[in-house]
Amino acid sequence: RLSGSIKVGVLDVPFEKGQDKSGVEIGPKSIREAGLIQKLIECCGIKDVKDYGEVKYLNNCVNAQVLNMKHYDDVISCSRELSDQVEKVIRDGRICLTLGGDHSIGIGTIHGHMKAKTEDLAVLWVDAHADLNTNRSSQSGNIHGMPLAVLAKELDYYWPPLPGADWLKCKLSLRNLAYIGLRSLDPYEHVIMHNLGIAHFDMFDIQRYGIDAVVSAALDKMDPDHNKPIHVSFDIDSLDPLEAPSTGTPVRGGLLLREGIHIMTAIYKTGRLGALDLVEVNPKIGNQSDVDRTVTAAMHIILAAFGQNRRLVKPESNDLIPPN
Ligand code: HAR
Ligand code: MN
Ligand code: MN
Ligand code: MN
Repeated sequence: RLSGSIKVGVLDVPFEKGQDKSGVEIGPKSIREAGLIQKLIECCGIKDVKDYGEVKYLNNCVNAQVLNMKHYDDVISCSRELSDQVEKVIRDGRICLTLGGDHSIGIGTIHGHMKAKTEDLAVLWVDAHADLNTNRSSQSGNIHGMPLAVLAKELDYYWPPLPGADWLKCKLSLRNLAYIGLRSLDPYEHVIMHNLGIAHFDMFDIQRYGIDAVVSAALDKMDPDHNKPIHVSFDIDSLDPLEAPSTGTPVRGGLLLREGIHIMTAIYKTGRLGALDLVEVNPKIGNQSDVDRTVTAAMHIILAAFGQNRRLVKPESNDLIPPN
């Protein structure tokens, strides 16, 4: 497969209301300004990149509230609009690259992907956190810790009625989900994960088996026949804070950038990537050097997913003649 034949659509979601810290809404701008679109063309050889711009939403359920869900009305309104936008990008025959924003945007991106293709999607969630809380298990009330529980078919029963969410029809089976990079879970999240048998690979697994074996195992678990479209939701806090310090909830002992790149290269090679989210880059956290390091890490992750080749290839014989 050549990445030249891939078509990409880029969407920005400057949304921060799924958590408490200001700055994550300018994540998309910082990644763009580091040359995203030009690099997709030059480093990945993609000929067709379409810019869909920013997702703008109207809060159309202003009075809606749910216990222990902060800014519920904004999150649900934004998710609805985002779901439609992602659906459109994918129906245009493109892989949808969504730049966040906090991780609550995973509700809209995965839902839109399911609407465009099939409910039977494989989802790889690369994160230090499981983002599997319901409003009752969450200790923070921040919805960026809840997107997978909102989407999960198997957890439908655990939610109170969600006002303004009648559009949220597609549901994800947790059998189609795999996690890589976990190291900070709330107690209930780990219980749910084990009770429902959700595939998860933590930092111990990565150290023990190596990242190559872990990605293969994750792909086997979430997509045993290797035929489903793949959605990757990449939280930049999956990387170690030494690699990506500018994020709202850093947890030490994380993935090396090298390992993140390896995950994405393996996904690219499947030829089945349908959508990628890159979330939780917060340029207001840390100094300029921290921000630059975080943004370049995000860039490497994205470019690997779209086929940037990092292998040393045998030089052409002409290249072997030293210059004068
Ligand atoms: N589990 C915690 C909560 O629900 C922390 C949430 C995670 N923060 C993120 N998402 N960046 O991965 O509040
Ligand atoms: Mn997350
Ligand atoms: Mn996280
Ligand atoms: Mn476990």
